[in-house]
Parts: sequence; structure tokens; C-alpha cells
Amino acid sequence: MAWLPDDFVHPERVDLPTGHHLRPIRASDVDLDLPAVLGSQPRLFSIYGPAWGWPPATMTREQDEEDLRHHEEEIAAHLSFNYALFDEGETALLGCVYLDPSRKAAVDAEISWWVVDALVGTDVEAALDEFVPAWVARDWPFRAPVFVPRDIPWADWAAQPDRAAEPAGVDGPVPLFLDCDTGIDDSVAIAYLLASPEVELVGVSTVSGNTDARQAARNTLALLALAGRPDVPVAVGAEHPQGGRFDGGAPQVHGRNGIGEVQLTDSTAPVHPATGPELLVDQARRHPGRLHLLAIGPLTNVAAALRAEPELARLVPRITIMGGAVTVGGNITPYAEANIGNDAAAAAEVFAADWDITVVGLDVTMTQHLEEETRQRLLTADRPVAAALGRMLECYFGFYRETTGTWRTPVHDPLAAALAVGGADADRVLTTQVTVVTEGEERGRTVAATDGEPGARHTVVLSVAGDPVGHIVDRILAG
Ligand SMILES: [Ca+2]
Repeated sequence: MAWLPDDFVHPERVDLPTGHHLRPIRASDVDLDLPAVLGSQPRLFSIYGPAWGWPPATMTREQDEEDLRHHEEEIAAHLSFNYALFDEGETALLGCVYLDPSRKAAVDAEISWWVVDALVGTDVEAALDEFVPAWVARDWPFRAPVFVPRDIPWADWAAQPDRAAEPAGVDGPVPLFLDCDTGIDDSVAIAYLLASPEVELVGVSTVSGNTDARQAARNTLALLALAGRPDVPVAVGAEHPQGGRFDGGAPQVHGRNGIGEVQLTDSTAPVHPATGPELLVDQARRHPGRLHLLAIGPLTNVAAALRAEPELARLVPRITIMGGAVTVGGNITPYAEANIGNDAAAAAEVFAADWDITVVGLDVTMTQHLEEETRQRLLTADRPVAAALGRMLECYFGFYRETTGTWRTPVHDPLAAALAVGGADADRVLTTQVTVVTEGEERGRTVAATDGEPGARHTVVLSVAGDPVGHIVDRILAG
């Protein structure tokens, strides 16, 4: 949705006192020293948290340029607004003005502006304080812009009621980031997410698990292209678990290519230049207090993102994890479920972080099954992505026939996706704190404290209401 008429002309230059001026940011601004403005700014604390700076230390010049080009294109398309403040000769960047589209139904955009410390309290800052709201009111006819308060601590800002997680379907789609190891059941989950109006898939990071992280990204991009969504960015994440080496995945379950030997046409879209954890952190900063994280592979990337951005647990209000076996045995050892057991150290970090976690483990995923009749519905569907899933699932069914003797599969990742989206509802849960065993025979085991523990942040799903598998497949078929 463009905010302005096509014939609207952005001002190329806005003059401010003492020779200062604003102009739109450009892709060629890659040499500007943005960290000098942002990275050390306590005033920016009010917007993205203390660790926020741009570009991130790990960002390459090419990635920075790409990001600036993205902003330039958004400005040209009247989709966003990113102006830079300079002195006369543009020798240094002195501040920024940024308008961010809001997902709240009642709010058009959140608007912030800031300057280097040296200009705080000067006539330049005073001019911005007067000029930006007037400019927004006159040239950007928003119904309800929100001006981000610039001098309050992040914790206070994040705690404001309107910054809390938005319930799905109430105020437009919730931005959702997926971390996965695509994977047959990951593929079903991706098709389901793309068919779910409650969420907007804003990015995917891949991790080694069912298959290696690069193959998982290739599979993800191919699926996205098949589903008509090649625009969703996909970044390759960790290729090895913390302190170890990837063991080759689970070809006996998911086939050698991760998707049951089904040959999908490779996407023409490239993998995103950032690493998986970098893309996650970037999207968390773009949607502070709103992003929902769904992790359906080993937690190596999520742990790395937590280390890279100490504010991540505040920026991301909800995380849903497919993993663990709290009240039942594991599936790779008597104790460990695969996603947790494949990187127990990373899982321990993720469960120790200060955020709300919905745990969708073997406790509930082994109770829900996809039957042959349902697979046939996918296989014979008109939608290419549904038919591809039907073909992939044959391999998955084969593994479960060997291990359980029945021609059907439990539903792991898609069930986590349905619970994350709100398409399925939990019935019985434990409200508790989960810890992960990282050493010894029980390595990878998920251990729950007392149910109903005061202040507990983890919800372990034990059963689900209704027919979530029917819901998932119906959505995928409907597209
Ligand atoms: Ca998975």
C-alpha cells in the first residue's frame, strides 16, 4: 500500500537553521558513518534498545548498500521514508528521520527522528521537533501517526500496552520469522504459514538438522517459489551445532535432499546475503515488540541471535518452538527429541532467555497424525505446492511405517506452526520453566519445573483441541 499519490514529489532538500538540511537517504550513502550517529546514542535507546546500531558490525559493505537501496526504493514507491540530516557540505551524517509503516489498524505509521549529541538542545533539534510533525501532517496525510517518544528507557517503551504482542487476526497480520531445517514436515509448515492470513512471513533462517543448512535454504527457496512467494528472504544459518559438527542429518526420514527425493525447480531468488541469525536480528529490530518467532529446527541460530543482540528477548514477545519431550521419551535417545538433542547447548541458552516460550514437543506432536487419505488429497490437488508435499510425504510415511508399523505420520512442525498462528488451540498445558540437560546420558532432555510455578514463562502444550491436522491441510489446499 503506497501512502501517497503517485504524483507526490518528495522534497529533495529541506533547509534547516545554520546551514543544516535533510535529504532522502540513497543507496550511494554507503560511506556515511551511521554508527557515529546511532551506535553510541543513548537517545536511540528509546527506539530499538541499547545495542542497536546501524549497520551491524557483521554487515558487509555490499549488504549495507543493499539495505540502503531497499530504503531508496521504498521512498520511490511511497512506502517508507528515511531522511538524513547533514551540515552544508554533507561532510558528516548528523541525524535521521524515519517513518515506519505500522501494523496497528488504528495507526498509519510510527515516526522517529534523532540527532547526534552535539546537536541536542540546539536550534537544529528544535527545528526538527517543530518541522517533522508539521511535515507529516501536511505532506503525509496520516490518520493516526504515532510519534515515538525519544527520551524514555526501552523497557518503559516496550511495556506500553500498545507495544505488547498483537493477537492474531485482530490488528492485521502478525510478522512471523521462521527458523527451520527444511525438511518434509518443515515444508508442510511453510505451505501452511503462507496460507495463513493471521501472519506475514517476513523472513526465514535455515539451520542444519534434517538436512544441512544450505540444502535447507535451497529447499525453502524452491518451496517459496512454487507457492508464488519468492520475495520472502531466506538466509543460511548455522551449519554446525555449538561446539560440534553436523552429523549428516536424517536422510532415512527426510531423504538425501531433505524433501523425500522430490526434485523441485530451484528458485531464481538468491539466498539473502546476511547470515540466518543476522536476518532474525534485523527483522526483530524492524518489528520491535511485534515479531513472532517460530523455531522448528535445532536452536543453534536462535542462540546465536540472542548472543548477537542482547535485547532480542525483549524485541521478540513470543517464540514457539517445535522441540523437546517433557512428559514423554525422546526420539533420538530415550531422553532427547531431535531438535533439542541436536544442539542441547543452544537449546539450554534459548530456554534460559527472558521470554515467553510455547513448547510444542513430542508430548503433543506424537498424538496428531496425517493419514494416507489426507496425503492423497494433497497429492491430487491442483496447487503445485500441495501436490509436491503429497509426493514428499511418501518418504516420511515410509520411515514411520518402518519404526511404528503404520502407514501414517505424526505431525511435528505443522502443529507448532498452527499453534503459533492461532489456527489450532492448546487444550491441556503445563505452565512451567523448562531446562535442558547439556551433558551426560540424558543430554538433550527437557526437564520441567513445577506446573503453575509463579512467574513461569514456558507453556508446554500437552494436548490440542479440535482437528488441527484437518485445519492445516484444508488451508494448504485452499492456498
Ligand atoms: Ca524441522
